Parts: sequence; C-alpha cells; structure tokens
Amino acid sequence: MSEITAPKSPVTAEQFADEIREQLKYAQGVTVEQATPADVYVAAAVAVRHHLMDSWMQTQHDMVNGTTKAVGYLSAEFLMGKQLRNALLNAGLTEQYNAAIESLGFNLQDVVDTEYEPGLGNGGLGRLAACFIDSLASLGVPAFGYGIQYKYGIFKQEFDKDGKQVETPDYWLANEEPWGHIDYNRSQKVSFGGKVVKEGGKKVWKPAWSVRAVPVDYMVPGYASGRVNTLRLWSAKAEDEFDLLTFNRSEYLSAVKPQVKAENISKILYPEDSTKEGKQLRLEQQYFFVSASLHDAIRVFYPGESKPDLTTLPDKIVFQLNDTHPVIGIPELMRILIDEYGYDWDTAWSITNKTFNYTCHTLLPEALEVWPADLIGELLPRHLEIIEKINEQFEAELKAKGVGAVTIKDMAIYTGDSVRMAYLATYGGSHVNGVAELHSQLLKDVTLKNFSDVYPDKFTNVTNGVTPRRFIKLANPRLSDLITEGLGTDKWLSDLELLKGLEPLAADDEFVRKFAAVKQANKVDFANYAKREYGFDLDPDTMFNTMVKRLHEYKRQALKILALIARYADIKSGKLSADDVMPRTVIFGAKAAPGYYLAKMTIQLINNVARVVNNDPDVKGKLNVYFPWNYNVRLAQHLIPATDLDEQISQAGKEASGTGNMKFALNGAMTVGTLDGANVEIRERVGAENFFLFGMTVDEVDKLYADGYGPRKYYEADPRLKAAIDMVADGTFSNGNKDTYAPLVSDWLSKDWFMTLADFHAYTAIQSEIEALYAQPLEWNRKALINVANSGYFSSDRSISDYLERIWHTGPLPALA
Ligand code: Z2T
Repeated sequence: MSEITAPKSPVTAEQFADEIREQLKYAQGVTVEQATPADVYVAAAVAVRHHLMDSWMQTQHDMVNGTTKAVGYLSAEFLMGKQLRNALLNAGLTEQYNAAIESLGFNLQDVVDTEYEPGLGNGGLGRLAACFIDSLASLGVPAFGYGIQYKYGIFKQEFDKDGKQVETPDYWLANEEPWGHIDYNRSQKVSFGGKVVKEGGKKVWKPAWSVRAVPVDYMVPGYASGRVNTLRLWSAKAEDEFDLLTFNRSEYLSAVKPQVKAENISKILYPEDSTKEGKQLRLEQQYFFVSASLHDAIRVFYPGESKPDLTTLPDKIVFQLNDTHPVIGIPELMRILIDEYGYDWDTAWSITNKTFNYTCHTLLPEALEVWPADLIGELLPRHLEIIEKINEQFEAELKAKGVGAVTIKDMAIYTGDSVRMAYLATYGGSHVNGVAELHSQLLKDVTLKNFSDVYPDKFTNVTNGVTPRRFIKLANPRLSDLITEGLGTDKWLSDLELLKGLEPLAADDEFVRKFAAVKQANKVDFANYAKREYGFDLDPDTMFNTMVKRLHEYKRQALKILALIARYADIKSGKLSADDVMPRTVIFGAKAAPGYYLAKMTIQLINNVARVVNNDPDVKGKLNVYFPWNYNVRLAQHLIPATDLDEQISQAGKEASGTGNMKFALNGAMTVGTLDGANVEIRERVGAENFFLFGMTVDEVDKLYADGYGPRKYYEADPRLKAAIDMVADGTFSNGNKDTYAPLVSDWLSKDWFMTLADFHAYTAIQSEIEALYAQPLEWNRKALINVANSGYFSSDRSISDYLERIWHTGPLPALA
C-alpha cells in the first residue's frame, strides 16, 4: 500500500495521552473529568510543542553553527490559519493524537473546533507568507519569518439587516493561545523621533521615545523534514523606564501615558488590501518590526560578540522584503552598520545591497507605498538623512551610466517631498521579483521600466504557490486518499509534480467516477457546514460556483453579480425555459476594507440579490446565492474542496498572481477566468481545453483605454446588461429605493475603471459552454481531474526552490543524522 514518508515519531498514543493529562493537571489545574474540549485543545497544543522542541533546538543549532545561509522573510502579515492539525500532520503525530484524544473520552472535531484562527493578514500576501514558511521548513531550509503579533487581526465581518458589512474587532488574544512563546529575555529596544546631532564629527541620533519589542516565537514544523523553523512575531511593550521628571512632579497618571502610546504600535492590523495607507502608525509598525528583526538576526548569528564582523552578514542570512512594507529595513541596516558598528558608508552599502531582495505584489500604482518626507523626518530623522544620501549616490550612478536628466528625475527615490519605497527597494537590494510570469513582465515593461532598463539583471520572476499540506491534505482528506491510491504513494505531499501521474487515470472512467464521488461528498459536507455555521440550505445536487477573495473593484465581483442578475431576469421572464437552466448555487466570500465605499456597497448589493433571488419561487431550485460572512482560512479549507467552478475574473493586467486560483485547481474545480496573473500559467499547464477563458487581454485593455473607454456604449448595446443594471437602479434589490445603489450604478455607467461592462458579453457567452460541459458529469470531472494532475507546479515548495536558486542562493541544512 502507500508509503509513509512523514516521520514516525517514537511517541505512542498512551504517552501522548499521559502528557495531555499532566499538562491539564500541572499547568491548567483541571482533571480530565473537569476538562472542556477547549482545555484539551490547549493541553494537546502544549504536548505537540514539547514534541517539536528537540527538532526546533537542533535546527537553530545547525543554523547558527553551520555554513548554510538562512532566509529571513520580513512580512507585515502572516495569515497562518489554525495550527493544531497542521502541526500534527507535519510532525507525523496525527494518529497518536487522534487515539490519545479518544482515549481521554473526547471527540476529535470538538477539540479542533475550539481553536481560534489568528487573522494576522489581509488576504493573498499574508497567506503566501504562511505557505512560504511552511515550505521553507519542509525543504529543510533554515529560516525565520519575522513580523508583528497584532493584538487585533483582520476585523470580523458581519452583515446587518440591510446586508451591509459591519466590522467588529478580532481580539484573538482574548482566547487561550498556546502556540506563541513570549520571550522577554530576547527583547529589542526600538526608538523613534528626536533629532540628529553632530558629536565629534559624527552624526548621532538622539531619539525622543522608544518601545520594547518582545518576540513571540511560533514553531514552524516542516512536513517530513524533521526540521522546525521559527516565526518570530514582535509585540510592543512599554519600556519599563518611567519619565522621572514627570514622576517626580508626582504626576503619576500622566507618566504612564507614553507607555500606552508605545503599546499601540502592535495593536492592530491595517485592513487595507492592495492599497496604501499612509498613516504614521503604519510607518511606526513597519519600522518597529524591521528594526527589531535586524537586531535580532545580528544577535542570533553573532552570539555574544560585541564587535562582530558584519561583512559576513550576507553569508549568514538573506532578507526577503514582502512588498514595500518592510523596506525601511534598507536605511535601518545602513544606520545599524554605520552608527552602531562604525562601518564606513561604502562597506555598509555593499553589505546592505547583498542582504536584501524585494518582492512586489501589485500592479496598481496606487498600492505602491510613498511616504511623505516630513513624516519620515519626524519619526526617523536619521533614516531620512540616509535615504537622501542613498538617493544622491543613486543619481550619480545613473548619471555615470548615461541616463538622461528627465529619467533620473522620474526615478528619484527621494523627491524632496516624499520617499518612494518600491524604488528604494529596487535600488537597495540585489533582486526584484514579481509573483507570476505576466506580473513580472509588466513590472519590467511598465511599473519599474526605467529600473529594468538600467538594471536588467536585477529582475526576475517567481510564480506564487500554495502549500499542499494545508490546502490538499488537511482541507481535502478524501481527495488526498484518492490521489495516494491513484499514485500508489503519498510522496506527492512533498513532491507535488508527482500529481502528473494522475493524468493517465483521466482516461479511466472508473477512477473519474471515484473522483466525482469525492467532490460530491465534499459538497454534502459543505452543505452541512453551511447549515451549522450560517443557517444556509445549500443543495449539493446543484453546481457549486464560488468567488472568494477580497472585495476590490479590479477583481470584478460586480461582473459576477451583474451576470447573475441577468440570468435571474432571464429565468423570471421565461426567456430561459426552466428546463434549460442548469441549477446553480453561487457562493461569495469577501471582506471589504472598512473605508472602501464602493466595495462595501457591492457587498450590500450581493446580499440583497441573494435575499431577492433566494425568496423568489419563480427561480426555486434553479438559482441560489449565498454569502457566508467572515471569509477566512478556515472557511476556505471547507469551501475550496466543495467547489465545482471557481471565478478568477479580474481585469487583465491587474491581479498580480492570485493564489486562490491555484488552490481551486488543485482541489479539482474548473476555472472561469481572464488572462491575468497566474491564470495564464494555470491554463498553460492544464491545457486551454480544460480552462474557461474569456475577456480582454492586457493589450486589448490598453488599446481600449487609449482609444477612450466609455462604458455607456456597452450598456446601450447589450439589452441583458442594460436590464441587469436597470434592476439595480430601479430598486429591485433595495425594496424599491432607487438611491441605495445610485453611486455604484453611476460609477458603472460613467467610469467603470476596470471595464466590467466591456467584458460582460464575453463573460455571459462562456456560461453556455460551462453548462454544456457540466451537463456531462463524466466529462466535467475528467477535465477537473486533468486540472489536478497538471497543477503540481503550483506548490509553494516549487516557489521556494525558485527563490533559492534565483535569489537567495542557499539551500537545506545538511541532512539530519
Ligand atoms: C495583497 O494581498 C496582495 C497584493 C498587495 O499589494 C497587497 C496585499 Cl495585502 C500591495 C496580493 C495580490 O493582490 C495577489 O494577486 C497575489 O496573489 C498575492 O498578493 C500574493 O502575491
């Protein structure tokens, strides 16, 4: 039968149960009889940590004492998802745990359900970071994830009676959190404000205030690698020094105020996805975690050395900047090297340049961070000086290379008013990469064109990926078993290209039927889940058609909802006879940034379309719409395996990559999508005949824009589109109120920045192709299976291998003895 590649830990179920019992008693003070599932969860988590401890210490030892360069993944977001099941899987402890929990008289699922998901990220970028640290550990590469332990993660989403999004705080730390180990003895001091003075010919920064960055360490167990890396999330605490002056004047309460301000730094995750939020607190957060992390790395790699030779730093660790959020690390490392360790500028620059690389995750110009120089000057005066000097050096370098004055001005890192973080990152590091082929190409051709002209060798691509451990094995155990059966091995979990071996089985009707049965069972499971969690009544005998991602105009949820309204109208008017309708259940999941007006209005519209459609007897059993609130990693793990058709319908040239698209393809959904982001590569791999392509290409979008785009023309020309928009305008989905969606309607008809109307016809036209195929279940599932077989490339293990080869130039630690 199947080979087991996960390490069989020597621990037995009995020992595991004993450890849980001990933990319950000595740390938590409850007997097994008194314990609730939540108590058992905490005890089990602690027991898992204990089992990982030796590997964790060994990995750190080998990292510090060996010659393998480590990776420091600097990211403002890590969207980890629940930990228990993942840790058990990667550590090879699942069976022992299951048996232990049952022997203690508890139900497995009850225990797992009590875990509260940490939402320390917005969406794709944060989840990518989580997949990457899983893959780094699984490949045995020594690595740190460095970020922030926000007290409040991404807001919890609810809908009010009008279908509007309501945000409530996600105080996840109010729950027992057994995974993070807070290490007060490894704190770092991070300072802000003040001024720079000259002392003995040297620049000296005299900061005005500082905070203590306390590391909270999470173990990151590799799958079947025996390695355990570290995710180090910094939490801001007040310095324990009081303002003595104030204190002496016996103004005790006001003396405490600065401490409160200090702890605000790690209080909340900014909920903007793919937009910049130029707020002082955000810059404080960025500097806070980056400064602490750089000092921490020096502490780790030069233990006990007061005069370390930091010219060797680039041999010890390479830092990846996850978008522009940690880019202040470039001037910070310069400052550390020059001011704290006495290196000259050129030496510091050479070290810095070798140590950093930058990943860009967007094509939206408005998402590239630009900080007002005033703000940086006030908060980080020494850094602003360093940035100015970097910019001077950069301009001189460009001049020497023969770049013209106008271009040099266009490329300025520091304009006098502001600092462009993407430019600083591009100049300051060794490599720049985009996150899908098309995205990387557009970075070179458009967004960073001047830079790629001058420094062509810096630019490269690393296409995103997702971890098959969480998103296939944990999320879809039925499919995992079938894959293992089909391949005769479970090695695919650490070598996902092996999925290719399933391709011949697509010709085997028997196997395709088993594959179809897996999907059907997952749909039944999801219907039960949706009933339990949301009170929805989903019919698993309809097509499950899903669109889950952040709510953003460029992603075009509006296209989906308009097409849905058009279909609703067609069924109602009898234009589409009831017999011709392929029954569909459309499922949305999306959070909108709290300040994003049109996005929030789109959510309200979807909810109200759902209300009207689901209550209309004329379309009963033909069309249903559901919008489970608070889309998060947990919901993704339930919904993705149950989806028949996935929507990836962004305007071409706007979605940098997408990673949901990969998760769906790997779980046997078909995709309807544009030639955007990683869709292009998915389609290339699974085959054009196994992908529902529609819509304008990047070139067509550019041309239409250049020719002058006017959405109204499309509205006038397509009666179905007109009818759909008119229904939104006339109050059909707002109890007759014509004002409710007026701003949305007016945007569609006068601006339509992402050309939703122009792609409407193509999008509705492809639906008949989709339904014709769905009407032949065996053929649909054959194609879906071919999708699975050809998506092995989209493992984050492959992404990490690409980073290792193209950017980081390092690899795994030596094999364990
Ligand atoms: C984000 O999730 C993404 C890009 C951002 O640009 C910011 C955030 Cl928070 C600044 C997403 C991209 O939109 C998506 O296409 C990509 O797949 C993902 O990052 C991971 O690269």
